[in-house]
Amino acid sequence: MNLNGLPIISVLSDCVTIVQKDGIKIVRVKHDKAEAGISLFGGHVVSFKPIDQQDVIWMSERAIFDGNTALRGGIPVCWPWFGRIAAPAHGFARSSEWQLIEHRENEQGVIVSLGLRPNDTTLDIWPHQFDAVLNMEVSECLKVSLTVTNTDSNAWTFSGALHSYFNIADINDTAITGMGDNYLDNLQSGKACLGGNALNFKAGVDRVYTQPQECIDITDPKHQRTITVKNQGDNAAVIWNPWELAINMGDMDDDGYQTMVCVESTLHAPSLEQGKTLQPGESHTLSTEIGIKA
Ligand code: TA6
Repeated sequence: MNLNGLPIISVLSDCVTIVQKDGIKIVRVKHDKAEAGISLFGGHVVSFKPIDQQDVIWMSERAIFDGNTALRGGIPVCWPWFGRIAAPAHGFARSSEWQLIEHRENEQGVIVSLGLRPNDTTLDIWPHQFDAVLNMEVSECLKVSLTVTNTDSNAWTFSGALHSYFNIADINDTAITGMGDNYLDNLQSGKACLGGNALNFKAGVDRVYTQPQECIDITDPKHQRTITVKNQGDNAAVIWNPWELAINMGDMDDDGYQTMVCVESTLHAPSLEQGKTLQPGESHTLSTEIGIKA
């Protein structure tokens, strides 16, 4: 997504500017190593582009920047749950307003930190006290870390994901490796399946890979590159492409599925009760590190 030309709200440093896209404020990062955009709505990365590369992150041409609707594309922050095990789907973090806590820069890159605390809306949906911090390290690689802390006097249980959408030239030529053999197939009601440790696409895919390797590769021959994805604090890698179901999505072109694939750093749980439990004062970090292999 090209953030150049958007109205500037404030200049925070040589590398960091706040720009406005419709109803949303975006932290725009411009550094010698890379450029990026991080929406305060959702704490959502909307672009990442190392210098001399194509966009690494895919944003829908029809994403809605009204400040209410979760953004289609980028890196949605799904928390305090993943999927449709409660409403709203994928939790409230992706449709909440995050605060800019800090930005720092040096010759290696730029770090931007955002925070989210409970408010009336979050407490109505999920009655727990928490502190959530998103750290984005923009350099030749992009590292996104979500650290959640239980600030309540009782334990609570959560799941979640960093639901990254990647920009690829053509889904028909794209291969993914490193996600492991075992998966739960959401297109077959979560059936446990065994596949090869290499995935090519000929139809829609919605799978929860339960034994991913340390590094997942997305090979994109037409862009002459491999995107590498290293996840930590996860228990699964979700891979998703909607294929023809894109027709039913109001915020995605019918053929939008051809140039995107999601590889998600996921803490998967089949229900709200079966996620990861944090006692008062405990924290957990879920992260994804995205790079390019030529
Ligand atoms: O991560 C895959 C998935 O859970 C799919 O089942 C699909 O529905 C997708 O996320 C997008 O969800 P959304 O709520 O953003 O439409």
